[in-house]
Amino acid sequence: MAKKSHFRFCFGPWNISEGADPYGPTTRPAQSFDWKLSALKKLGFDAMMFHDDDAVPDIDSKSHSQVLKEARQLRRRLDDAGVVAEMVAPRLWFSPNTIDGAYTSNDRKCRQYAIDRSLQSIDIARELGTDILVLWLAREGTYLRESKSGLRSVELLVEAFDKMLAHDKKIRLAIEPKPNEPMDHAYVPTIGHVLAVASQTRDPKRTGALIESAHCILAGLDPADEIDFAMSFGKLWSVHLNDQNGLKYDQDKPFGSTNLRSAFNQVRVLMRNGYGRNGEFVCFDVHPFRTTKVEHWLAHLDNSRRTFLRLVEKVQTFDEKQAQRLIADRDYQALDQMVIEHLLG
Ligand code: GLO
Ligand code: MG
Repeated sequence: MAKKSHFRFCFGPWNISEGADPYGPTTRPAQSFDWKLSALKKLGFDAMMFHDDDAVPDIDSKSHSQVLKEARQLRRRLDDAGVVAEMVAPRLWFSPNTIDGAYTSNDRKCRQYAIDRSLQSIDIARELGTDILVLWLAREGTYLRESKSGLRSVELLVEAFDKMLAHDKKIRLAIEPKPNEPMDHAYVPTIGHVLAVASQTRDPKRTGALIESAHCILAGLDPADEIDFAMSFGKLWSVHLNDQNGLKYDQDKPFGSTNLRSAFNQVRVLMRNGYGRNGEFVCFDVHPFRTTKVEHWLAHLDNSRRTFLRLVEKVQTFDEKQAQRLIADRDYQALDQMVIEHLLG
């Protein structure tokens, strides 16, 4: 284990998932929220991420005041457990109102539903004591190009973000780009797109990014480069570290499971750029394999953190001076082998 690490760790209730996939049912029985919270405590994680309906189940059937009451009750449970809420995210991909997208739906009433639900999520975030609203724009895109206007969709996204920024002067929007799945093509597929859209909002300073490793890989990009890019603008407010084996369905594998060198480079840039110094958490958006037995149910979370901390050590012991000498000599062949042997050693 790393001797010194300032990092604090986090996951969401959905990361203790039951194993259903499009071809088969669950393979593990659903567990209660309390069970998941005590699992998080037992593993020694520091924070939990929340969809709005993780925080308040059956949210659409409840009045606004009831929702806030339940959010306050949750806050007390978290305080008692010594766990912090890292963020709240409106789950805008389950409801019949978000079949054709949320903020970019072609139906005005559905767009309004999405905005109302987002503003309510901001109120929940306030109750839970976090200033981060995560926006994974799951269905903001198209199955077929002709069904929506891309230009109009960007306008609608900016309008929606502006309403959120106006609703609460403290809230920060952390947009989580992903290029596809569930859509064929998403309107905000990369960090570059996030920052471009952020620049059009009424408060670009409060509009930033969350990077998920697998989403970068699905976009054919390098997660460490995406992290560097976001951090060079001071815009990386959360990460969902995980892994992904090439261009296929979204796998959410344990961090480092497919490409250890890529994981090393992600940890290296996070450390080099001081990630965590402003209170950012390291979150793992990972799922157990479908084959996982109940008694091994938390291993993917513990393993992701173990790998992360081992890689912190690898970054700390990497011979940066020797790397600089090899770079100065343009001996990238030797630099390549040096990285490989360091990781093997
Ligand atoms: C799916 C996303 C999803 C989000 C989560 C938070 O691909 O990674 O898990 O991170 O819903 O909004
Ligand atoms: Mg994610």
